[in-house]
Amino acid sequence: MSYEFLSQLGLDSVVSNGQYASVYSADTATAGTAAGFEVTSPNTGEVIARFKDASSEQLESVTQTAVSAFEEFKSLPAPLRGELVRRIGNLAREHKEALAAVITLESGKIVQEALGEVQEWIDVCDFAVGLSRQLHGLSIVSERPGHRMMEQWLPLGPVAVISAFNFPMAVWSWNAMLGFVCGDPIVWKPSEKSPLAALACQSIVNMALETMPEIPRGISQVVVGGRELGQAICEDKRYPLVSATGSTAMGRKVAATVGARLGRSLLELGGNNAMIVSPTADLDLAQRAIVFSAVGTCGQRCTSLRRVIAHESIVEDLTARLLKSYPSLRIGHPAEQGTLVGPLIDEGSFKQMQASIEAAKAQGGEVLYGGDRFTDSVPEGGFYVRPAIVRIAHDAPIVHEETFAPILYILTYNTLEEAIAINNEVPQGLSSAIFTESMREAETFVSAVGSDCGIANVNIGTSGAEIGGAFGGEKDTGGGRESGSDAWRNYMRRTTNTINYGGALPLAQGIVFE
Ligand code: UN1
Repeated sequence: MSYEFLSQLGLDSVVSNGQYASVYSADTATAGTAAGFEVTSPNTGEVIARFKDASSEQLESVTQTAVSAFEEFKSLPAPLRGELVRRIGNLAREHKEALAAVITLESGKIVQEALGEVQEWIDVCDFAVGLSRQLHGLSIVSERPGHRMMEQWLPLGPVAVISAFNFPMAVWSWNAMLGFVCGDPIVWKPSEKSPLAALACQSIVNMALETMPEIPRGISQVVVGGRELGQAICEDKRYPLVSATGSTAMGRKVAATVGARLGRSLLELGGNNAMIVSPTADLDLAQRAIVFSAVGTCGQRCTSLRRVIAHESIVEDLTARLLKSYPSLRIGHPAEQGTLVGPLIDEGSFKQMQASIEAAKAQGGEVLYGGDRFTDSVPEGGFYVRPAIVRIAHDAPIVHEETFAPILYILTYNTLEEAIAINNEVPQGLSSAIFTESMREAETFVSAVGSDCGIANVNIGTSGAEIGGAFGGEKDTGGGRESGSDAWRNYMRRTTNTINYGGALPLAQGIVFE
């Protein structure tokens, strides 16, 4: 199958014998020898690409390349590394439509959201370029005469990035663009459901590297494969940091494996995000925010809204509004103009959605809308669904699980304390929101006694975070923070330096040793 946007991104040359490269970098595009797999488009169920898993020998050579690239890369001035990222950002701008088309084809995102994802990458480039001149440490006073202390942030080493299908470019870009300015080579293992997106990103990096011969070419590599490949990366001491995005179950394995060798992991795992809608809320705004957060990306964002916690006095009104807007959402092929809800990623995901709906019913839930397969003028091979609205008790066990599909649970509350307790009672802790016109409620929600999530919003939805803030969450979400704010520190090592510029050798804590 050939697509114009794939040739625009240089991916034609990355295919040999009908198979895409298992290892792709500025210098290599090789297919593996191990077992193979097919990538299907969720839009139609058609096979769009064939890959072979990277072999352990290939991974070894990738790791060695990253290690030697680090030796050179770490000594370059950070603003020069920033210049590379600036060029990557400009190329992503130039090829924005083609990159978005890859996301739509492979991950089933509607065009607007796919463009938005590429924009996240572009934005994080701009952010990282600025950072490349601001990787600053502290200067600290010393207790000893003639001494000074300071703190520096230095490049860490090769960073492994393991990413999921639902943000097949943005999540890598948060890690890689910051990693690059921090002086770290990146080895990326994308989801087996979205390896084409990774090859497209690598092509863009290659184009930028082409214009800067002073940058070592081994700083960016993609390795394609499954669980064993991920496991081998996690076990390898030469990756001081593994940044992984995906399910909580996957994150536990990564944390245990990387932790056993005392490496660091940066985890961005499942969410079970809630929105409290207070009696004072602007229901027009709340309704719009709920619809975007709950059905955007067909409910397959880690920040997707899964639980609405509505006050008893407005729950009927709010539910009626949602029941009115849900049927008008255009479900269809994500490349078609006007589509708002594309397909689920695959049949497995559809089955999980069905199982969760059955569990919800068995646990006393009432399906008020949707939840079934949608087959009206959509390609047969895709798993299109009508987003579900389910009224259920807040403590039904299924409500405490993350189902990666558009199921919205409607829960009720009476007092704000109760609503906050419901927000916090699930194991996950990624994103949360409150809709209220009351300053007291809003401030309580974002305070120490409020939401326990990494993201707590007021009068906006749970999804669609900007790159400028630190992104991530607590508890089963894994505790990592990526993207904006001071997340760059994850990609560097801190050194504390005490400098004696006096002529004596006083010891700290007043110790006399003579
Ligand atoms: C994810 O689903 O893994 O806040 C990331 C958002 C996006 C990122 C989601 N900016 O919804």
